[in-house]
Amino acid sequence: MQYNFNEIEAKWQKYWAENQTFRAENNSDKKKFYVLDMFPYPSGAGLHVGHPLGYIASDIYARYKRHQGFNVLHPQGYDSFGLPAEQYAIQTGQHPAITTAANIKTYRRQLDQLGFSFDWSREVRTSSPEYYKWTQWIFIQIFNSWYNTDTDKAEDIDTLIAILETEGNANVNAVCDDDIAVFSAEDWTAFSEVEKQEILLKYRLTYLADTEVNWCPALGTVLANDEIVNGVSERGGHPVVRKKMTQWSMRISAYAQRLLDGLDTIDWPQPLKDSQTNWIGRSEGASAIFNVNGHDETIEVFTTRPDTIFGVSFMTLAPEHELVGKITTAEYKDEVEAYIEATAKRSERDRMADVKTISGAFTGAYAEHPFTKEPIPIWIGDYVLAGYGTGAVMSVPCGDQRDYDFAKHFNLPIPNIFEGIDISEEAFADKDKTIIANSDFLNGLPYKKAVKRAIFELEKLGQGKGKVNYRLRDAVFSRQRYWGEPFPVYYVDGMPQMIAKEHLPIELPEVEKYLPTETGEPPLGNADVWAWDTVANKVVANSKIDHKTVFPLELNTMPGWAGSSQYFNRYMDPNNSDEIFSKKAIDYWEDVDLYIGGSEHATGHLLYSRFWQKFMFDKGLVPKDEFAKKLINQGMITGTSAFVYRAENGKTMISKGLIADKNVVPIHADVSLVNASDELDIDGFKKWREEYADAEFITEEDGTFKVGREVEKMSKSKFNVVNPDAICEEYGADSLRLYEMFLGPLEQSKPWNTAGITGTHGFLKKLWKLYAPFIDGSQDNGQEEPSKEALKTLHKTIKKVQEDIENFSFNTSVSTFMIAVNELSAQKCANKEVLEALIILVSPYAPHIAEELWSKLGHTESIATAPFPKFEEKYLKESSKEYPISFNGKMKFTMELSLDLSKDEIEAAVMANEKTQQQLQGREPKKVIVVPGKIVNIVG
Ligand code: ANZ
Repeated sequence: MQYNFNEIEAKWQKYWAENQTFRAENNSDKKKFYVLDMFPYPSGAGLHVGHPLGYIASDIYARYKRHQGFNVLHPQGYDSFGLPAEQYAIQTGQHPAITTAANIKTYRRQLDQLGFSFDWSREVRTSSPEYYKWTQWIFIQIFNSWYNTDTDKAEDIDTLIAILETEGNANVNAVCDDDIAVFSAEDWTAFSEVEKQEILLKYRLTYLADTEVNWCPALGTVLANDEIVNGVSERGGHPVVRKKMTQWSMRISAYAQRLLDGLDTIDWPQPLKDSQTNWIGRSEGASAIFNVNGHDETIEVFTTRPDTIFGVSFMTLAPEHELVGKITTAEYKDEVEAYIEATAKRSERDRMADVKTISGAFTGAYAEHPFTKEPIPIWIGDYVLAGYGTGAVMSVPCGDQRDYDFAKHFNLPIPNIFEGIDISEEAFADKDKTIIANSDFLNGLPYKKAVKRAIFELEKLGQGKGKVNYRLRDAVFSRQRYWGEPFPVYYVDGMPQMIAKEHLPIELPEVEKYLPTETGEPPLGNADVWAWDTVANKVVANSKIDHKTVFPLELNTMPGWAGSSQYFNRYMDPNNSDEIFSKKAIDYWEDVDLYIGGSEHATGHLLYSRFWQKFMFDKGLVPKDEFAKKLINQGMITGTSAFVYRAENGKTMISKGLIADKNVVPIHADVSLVNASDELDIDGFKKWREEYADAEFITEEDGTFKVGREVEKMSKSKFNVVNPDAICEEYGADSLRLYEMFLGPLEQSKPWNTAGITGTHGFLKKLWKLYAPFIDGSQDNGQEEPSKEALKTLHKTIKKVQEDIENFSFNTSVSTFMIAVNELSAQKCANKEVLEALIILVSPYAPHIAEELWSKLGHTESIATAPFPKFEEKYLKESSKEYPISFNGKMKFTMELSLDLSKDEIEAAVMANEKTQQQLQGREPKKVIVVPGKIVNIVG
């Protein structure tokens, strides 16, 4: 019988679905193991062969753990809110829910076809109301919490209110806004309800504030820092500007230190930890306070080098700094305003990255040096970022490069406090040695001591203190989009109110248009039925808004990362409609044991999820404060893009061999239009790119048109994608799974080459043939006892495959299987025991063929939970040795003897041998020398 993979794969996929083979139980005596994939955004293009790489690896691991007897949770779902569906809706009027559902269908078909062992009964979709009900619920929990620095955790807002009621806020240590006035318990009681709400907002872990945001006019929305690449939007490459808007923010900064510390407790890739560490950006230094001459104002700066304070020759404020308007003198007003307007157009990334253009303006105002009392000019400059530190710096041109460049540019004094001191990089690297010489109290001190002393002196003056600063900013949580989670929030007197849990979810309203409204409001501003009735407790028509019992609802929606920040916990109990998950479920599953996904989420999803998890932990909702013990980033699969070269300024296309000295522009051609010899299907290309339908093609002498090739990330936009559907059809999912693993180490990036798949496909055919006696039913094959060689092959394979899986070295397992099948075929092995064990080893990698052969071996149950074969060392050991038997040093014959024999037993066996007696011819040997495992020499 032939290896009919199409039929076999369809058969087992159906079997698994019907029998719910991979359903994980929340009640189990078995030990749990949770294997998670980053769930996909269901895009219109479907999966290409690069997407399943991580899913195949995690599936192998999940299946392996089932064979090991674990109760394995291996869920899958969809991160189904997002911009592409919304943009498609804007263009076509098609509701995003419809496109999303259609895309999910394609994804599901493609995932099923690859034979993944997902527990589909736990599927989640972030865009479904049953799911986002809990995203809204978490938002409410965060709103109702504050961060108590004394207990170092999030607490219920009621505990804060209790303190404010009894003693005011003087002794409250919280991570909160920094503009909160000190008030007493009496003040608090006397505040109006709105005033109280305003104050509490400054403490809440999610709050409304006027924030500087990255506004993308083309997309009509705010973007997070990680959604901007090189100053433009990651999606679409549109310009991004800074703008002040009232936005929801999440106080992730409260968790900065814990997010850093937690990295030491999890097994995640070092590069990923490094990028989170840099993103959080902890700096130790000091805050120093400078009085502003002629004003009742002070400027607080953050500096990592308080020891250089005697080198300050000017101060620089960020153009957005709130003091700028107050201190700028009439004389400089026009210049300052013009400058502020010009910089508003530059995104923060540009400002940080740009080292060449120096720009700034003088405010006309002066600050007073804390120690010398000298006047220091106050400038504004956009190299100082509004959102970092205090948005103001003390500028030390002899210590800081940007300050130096600024001083040079504007001809400001550059006092040298390092006169006669070695300030080379090497000298500075040795922090204990560099001597600072610039004042009475710092003279002669090594660097570290000088920093401490400067802080001490500032404190003595009451003008500074030691400070740790983090680069991590609070995360803006509002998006001006339609296709996202609505906030469970309505407004009374401008103050946000939460809707009670029992009325959730608040479902997305219908709108006519998915664009912002004409007055610039977010798309939900187009909805007619978008008001909250506090009596009927439901969403009602806007026309009913009376600000007495019916109030307007929030118009923003939540960002892309909201839905993915707790999905891993929701999978534990996804169909629970009363709670986000039951206590029993979370206590059993606890956390993710293995998480596999892309490294591009390092400072987005993976940081936000850790933040929410820590919050949930503080609230006693989850038992672990890190959600994933181990994480692996799968490498990227690259494609071989094809390029057609177009002559500059024209429509003439030039074959690769002829472009040498010409000015050409490379244009991507779809790889399906190119054959194995890099020749382009010209007609196909003309049809594919309409704008080149009438282009001229200059071919090589032999009449062919050659394209250039280059390895790039596999992506639809580069027209180099390979679709897994066609491969499954031609070679089967098992061949594809094996091949994706065979390509190379999981974590490395590697090029795709479809031609190579014949290798793993050929292997599966050989494997199939090895089971022939069982496939054709003639099971009586006379091999009841496994041969020694077969056992040796089997056990060395068990050992290697087990080690490989545990080290996530899946590529090396594939070659181990190939060797094993070659050896067993050569041995003509047809022993059931050996072949059963072998097919269990193969089953995590190639599950369909494994199920089929398992059933051919006579099993009626799925192979999925068959125990993983046990490796036994003894089969690898040689059990006997062919001893050379020598007489007076000359080898005469050999004897096969067990390696278990003692020296005496060996001697006795040799002496008893007929051939020995022949050699001795009745003589008594003088000596018999036995070296066990090596030789026997008879002397005499
Ligand atoms: C004086 C000084 C002297 C500084 C010197 C450096 C060297 P990190 O390590 O990144 O935390 N700074 C502070 N706030 C800033 C802002 N909002 N925008 C731009 N720069 C800012 O660096 C902290 C240092 O960066 C601070 O120490 C400050 O310059 C500058 F020889 O103060 B320093």
